[in-house]
Amino acid sequence: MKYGMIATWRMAVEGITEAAKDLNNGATAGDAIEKAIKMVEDYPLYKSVGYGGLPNENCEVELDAAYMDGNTLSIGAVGGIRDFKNPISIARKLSEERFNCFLVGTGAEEYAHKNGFERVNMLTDRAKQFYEKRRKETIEKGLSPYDGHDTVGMISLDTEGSMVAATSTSGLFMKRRGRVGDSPVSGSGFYCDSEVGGASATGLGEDLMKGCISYEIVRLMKEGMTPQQAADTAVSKLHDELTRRRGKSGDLSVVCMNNKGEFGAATNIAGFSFSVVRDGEEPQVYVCDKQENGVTTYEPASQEWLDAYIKRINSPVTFD
Ligand code: SD4
Repeated sequence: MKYGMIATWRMAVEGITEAAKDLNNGATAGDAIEKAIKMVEDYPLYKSVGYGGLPNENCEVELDAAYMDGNTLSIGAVGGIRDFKNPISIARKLSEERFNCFLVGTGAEEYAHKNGFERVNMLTDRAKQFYEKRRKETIEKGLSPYDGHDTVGMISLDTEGSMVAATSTSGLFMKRRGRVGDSPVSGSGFYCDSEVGGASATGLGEDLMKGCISYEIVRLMKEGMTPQQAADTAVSKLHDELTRRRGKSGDLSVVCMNNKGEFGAATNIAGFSFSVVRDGEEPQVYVCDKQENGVTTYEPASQEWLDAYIKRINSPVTFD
């Protein structure tokens, strides 16, 4: 396998499709992943990442992102950053810093401003409508404000064998101001080592962090497991531990790829989708079933599923 990319959710497929063309022309894993994630961040209808991301309980969009170079193990990350267009690019820039490479809040914003990153109001009218709708439902029906949210997490492998992992998210919808999830936290939302492979997670950050799940997957691959075995083992162990000790586990979904381009995915929820592209293969979206007896099964998304997805993300926000 010469190159490959894997990412959480269907929303990443356009980005990895474009970035794979660059990988095919010799682009680095870092340039490819930044391009692919920027495409997700910039698309206003993806309501969990970048522009159009869903706000916190004060109706402010606070974004988390991270970038990890699997050759040098350099990490850059931002937490709770407001009003900057591409958090992934800021995280990548921070990965060049020896010190102060993980910045949050106003410190992250000052850094981004000083380094010439573009300031943009990231709250869209549509995201505001979702906020109003959810606030109403939460008050009237007692729903959890946190249900239903996606993060983009990605791994890329280039023709030189270099690997990068990256994430970008608006975190949990209606989160507390200042809340930072797993996505910018090394070992939890992402981890990458070009000598082994990379992993990334999506789901309930508070629970994903309890198992440092991305690091665990890379560690298991290093011990000799296939990516699929490593993903399934890490998810089932954490799910079982949390259930045993706390009575329940939040959503845990992961993707991973090793440095041969072999990939794996695992989840404890039904309907987790992920996107993969590898050289010589067409980009593909897969949809998973909930893991059973420690095994996750998935199959290529049907045309019907893909059409329903497009319809859903384009449909107007309605209030009952
Ligand atoms: C977080 N893991 O901030 C993110 C949210 C997410 O699917 O991925 N939801 O906790």
